[in-house]
Amino acid sequence: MKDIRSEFTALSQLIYGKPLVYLDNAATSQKPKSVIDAMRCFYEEHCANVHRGVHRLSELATVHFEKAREKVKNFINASSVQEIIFTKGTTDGINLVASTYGRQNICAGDEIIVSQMEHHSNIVPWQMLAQEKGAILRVAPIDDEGAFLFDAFSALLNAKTKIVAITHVSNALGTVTPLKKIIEASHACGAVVVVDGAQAVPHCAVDVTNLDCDFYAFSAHKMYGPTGTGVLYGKKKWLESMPPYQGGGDMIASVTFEKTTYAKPPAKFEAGTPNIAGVIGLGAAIDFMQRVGVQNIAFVENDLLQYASIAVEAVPGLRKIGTAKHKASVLSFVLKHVHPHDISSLLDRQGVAIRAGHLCAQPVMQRFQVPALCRASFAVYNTKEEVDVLVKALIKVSEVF
Ligand code: 7TS
Repeated sequence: MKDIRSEFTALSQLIYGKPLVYLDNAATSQKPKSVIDAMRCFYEEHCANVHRGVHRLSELATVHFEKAREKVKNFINASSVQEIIFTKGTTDGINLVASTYGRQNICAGDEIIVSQMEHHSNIVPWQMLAQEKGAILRVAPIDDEGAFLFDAFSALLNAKTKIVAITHVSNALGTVTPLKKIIEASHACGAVVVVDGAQAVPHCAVDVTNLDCDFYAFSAHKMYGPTGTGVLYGKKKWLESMPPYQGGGDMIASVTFEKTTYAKPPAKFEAGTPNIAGVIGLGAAIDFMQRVGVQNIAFVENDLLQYASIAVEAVPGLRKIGTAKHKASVLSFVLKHVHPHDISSLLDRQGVAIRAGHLCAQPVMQRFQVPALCRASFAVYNTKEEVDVLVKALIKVSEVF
């Protein structure tokens, strides 16, 4: 995978005179030249608004934009491009479902299940909805390794359960959830399943048809694409029956002051000028991932994760948080007597970028009784040599304290 690194200009820079070791990929990944070029090409050559112009540039912009939708549809194996809504990102996608499907279908006394390892963006929108409607939020627990407790989750399911909102991969623990089983069990009691796929799509093949999920949200910027762009997959039957999210241009069939009728999905959920360059960049990111091979990406990252999980055991006082059997790409830990923010500041001086803090998953911090975590997260361009640099730097930190 050495060749791949040369496609990422950002990786060859020095930080405080040291080669950058970028291990904060779960926050956002670096971008290959092909993604940046695709976006530059849009701005330099065919910049125009989509779906409205009858001139050449607008036609070209629309073709590229809609080609990206087709790429997304094939990438996640949706059955139609009508099921692919472009959003600002995962947060936006989940809020869309809570505000539309949620508002339409949740009543007082209904129950919504989330897991204990959700990112705030898959907790707060449901909490807001529950508060508005008088519904109840239930929490599916995890064990001391950070694994999803399927039986405890099943015990929460009942006739009042209307929505199950669940992550595919935890951003704080790296745990991969048994999604297919969760979806089957949820459907058996009549609940719809909203999947937070932000940390899964960059690392493994996702097939929404095989999963049979109702909604699946993810962000381009964690999968080598640009910021401010994402996707919400939704089953056609739900998208057709849901009310729109925002009102404005492009989402209507006709407008009079007396009555407005709406466009069909996906336009119904894409009011206003979209992030056209971002969507084109997302299409190029999918091309990049398919060129490298999603299976190859998963293989390289799993190998790195295993290597790193063993290597960090050499660091005195280090405790790994999140040791479930089935994991992807994330290694979280704490060091005895050292605050995670101090660790990441010291690592930064060695050129090593990791994330420290509550990782937008405060309930995970509460579950493991830690104020914050350090998190190293891997992408396909990372190497074992970089893991060695991380471990060496951590040993240095533990010696200083
Ligand atoms: N869900 C998960 C599992 C995430 O990891 C993130 C972002 C989001 C949702 C929100 O995605 P956004 O693109 O809408 O912001 N996670 C992180 C992280 O772990 N560090 O920085 C952002």
